[in-house]
This record gives sequence, structure tokens and C-alpha cells, in this order.
Amino acid sequence: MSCTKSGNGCTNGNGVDNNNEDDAVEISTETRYLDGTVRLRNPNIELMDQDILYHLALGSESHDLVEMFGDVKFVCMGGTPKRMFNFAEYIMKEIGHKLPTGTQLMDISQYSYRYSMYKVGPVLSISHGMGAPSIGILLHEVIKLMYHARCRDPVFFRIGTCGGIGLEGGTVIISDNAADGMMNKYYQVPVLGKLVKRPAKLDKKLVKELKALANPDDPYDTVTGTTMCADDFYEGQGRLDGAFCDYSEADKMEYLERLRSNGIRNIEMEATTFAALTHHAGIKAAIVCVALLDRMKGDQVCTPKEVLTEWQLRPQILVARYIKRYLQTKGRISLDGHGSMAVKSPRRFKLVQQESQTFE
Ligand code: R2B
Ligand code: URA
Repeated sequence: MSCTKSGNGCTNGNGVDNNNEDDAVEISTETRYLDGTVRLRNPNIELMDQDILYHLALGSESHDLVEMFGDVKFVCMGGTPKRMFNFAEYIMKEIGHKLPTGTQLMDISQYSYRYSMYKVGPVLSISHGMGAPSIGILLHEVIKLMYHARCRDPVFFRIGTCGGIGLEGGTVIISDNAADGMMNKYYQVPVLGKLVKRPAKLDKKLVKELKALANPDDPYDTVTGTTMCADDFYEGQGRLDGAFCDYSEADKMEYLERLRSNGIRNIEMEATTFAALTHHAGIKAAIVCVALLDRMKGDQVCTPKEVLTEWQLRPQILVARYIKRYLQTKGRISLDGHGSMAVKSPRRFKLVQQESQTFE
């Protein structure tokens, strides 16, 4: 592989530019080597003699990450392990990927007991849990995984659920922007006692491509719009049914109307973190969610389970169309030669598994 690893290209990432409406993520030499492999914006990693991806139960010296993950092109994330297992099975059928006889899908991160990860040819399907801290930790480790595995120009998707704003349950929303509960289009996180703000930007070209894949015959609407990311399901989303509520229904409706008039079409809990960290890493990314209810009409999720299960397939269907179309145009609907558990050092392999297993 022709990738050079000299230079660090590290930036502090403090600058925020809300007005730049570039269509695509900037893929610069800071975040890419010439061959398209991921370049980390952290000079420390290549100086370490091993990098333990603790919450994934993987390590750069215990596992042969190039052999295991080098062919990954799409990383799909969603909240729950079950949904992401189902997605792995679904995408396997869609892209015609065959498992060797006598084998089955395995949760690669099972010994972490934190996230679940399945690999189906060029697709990784990973659960991210709920909220910014959970998806943030995962993104740090998955971006490093892309680097160690020398994946080329990977594309990330979040396949999720949300509350719609003036959109009925079952509607699919492709996020073209992400904003927090104060309508700031950035993700902010305290680092060394200072608030670091990172622009929460999504790839507008990818949004258009996804929207174009919505089929007029789909028995539901697919729309684009700004997604609000809350740090809480109840008060943070203006619900009246949490354990606490110090505002009236009129206050709630006034807030939701304000969101709606600012182009916000749905509320969930990971959009700004996902958009900001992928953007900072120069990774093309998109968020596709299904609304479980219209928040203008209520707060409780009371749609029957079977209906919710069908609705949750809808973002998966759209993302699968994108992946299939990509693989068809590249003439590789299924790839061989990568993907089984490849141990580099049995001693370190055992240690990484034990460490991930033992500690909280
Ligand atoms: C959507 O659903 C979850 C809360 O129920 C949260 O992870 C999200 O973004
Ligand atoms: N997930 C959320 O975060 N909010 C909702 O209203 C529904 C799903």
C-alpha cells in the first residue's frame, strides 16, 4: 500500500463556521492520504506501540485489523444491538453476500458488552446506544478502526428513530443539517476545561443522492430537513410526560412551533455529535431516521410494536438502496478475502478480550 504516514496535520478544531453551505465534506490532506485511506488528526496514535479500541474489544496489535476490516466501505450505525443485527442480515440479502457454510454472523465486539458490531462484506453494522457520549466514544474508536484497517473513503450512516415535528409516524427524514436544543449548528464538548465547538455539518450531496432514492411508490413520505439533537428524551425534547415538568403544554407547543419555523423537522439524540465528528474526520456521512410519532400531537410512543418494527425498516431500506447502487456501479456486489477474525498476537488478543470483559 502506498500510504505515507509522515506529518501529523493536527488542528485544534475550535473554529466554527455556521454559514458555509458547502455541498460535500471537505476531504483534505489533513484527513486523507493520497490513496483515500483515513488520516487521523491525532499525532499520538501512530507513536503508540499499540492502540486498544477498548469499547470495541479490538486492538491494533492483537488483531490484524487490515485483514479483518480493510475492505469496509460503509459503516452503518443505529441505536440498538437488535436493530443492527437485523440490518446486518437484511443488507446481507440485499447485496448477495454469502457466509461460508456452517458459519453465522458474529458480534465482533461481544466481549466489550458495550456495542455490537457485525460485518457483512464491505458493510459494518454497529449499535451506538443512546445519546452524545455513547455515540461519541464509538465514533472515536470506529474512526481509528478505519485508520488502522486502512479503509478507503468510508461512508458513515446513522439509521435511527426520532420524533417528527408536524410529520406523521412512519415518515422518513434525511437530515440536511443538525442543531442542538438551542438551535446551534454545532456540537460542543468541554475539553481541558474549555468548550470546544465543532460544526455539525452533513454532506449535502449525499442528502440529495439519498432523497433521489426514495421511491414514489414507497407507501410513506421521505423528506429532508434539519434535525434537532437533544441530550434527553423528556425535558430536553419538551415532553410533558417525564418524571419532572416545569412548563405548560402551551410552552411546549410554542417551542415546537419555533423549531418548526426554523426548519427543524425531527428530534433525536445523536445528530450533532455524529455530524460533527464525522465532518471533523473528513468522513462523508448521512443521518436517516424514521419518526415514531408526530410530537405536535403527543409525547408517548404508543404505536403497536409490529408497526414500529415495520417503520424501523424504512431508513434501512433507503440506505440499502444507496449501498447496492454503489456496489453495482463499482461492479462488486460482494467481496471476498476479508472479514474473518484475524489474530496477530494470540497473547495480546487474549489480553484485549479479558480487559474489555473485566472492567466496567
Ligand atoms: C432516538 O431514539 C432514542 C431515544 O429513544 C435515541 O437514541 C434517539 O436518538
Ligand atoms: N427518539 C427520540 O429521541 N425522540 C422521539 O420522540 C422518538 C424517538
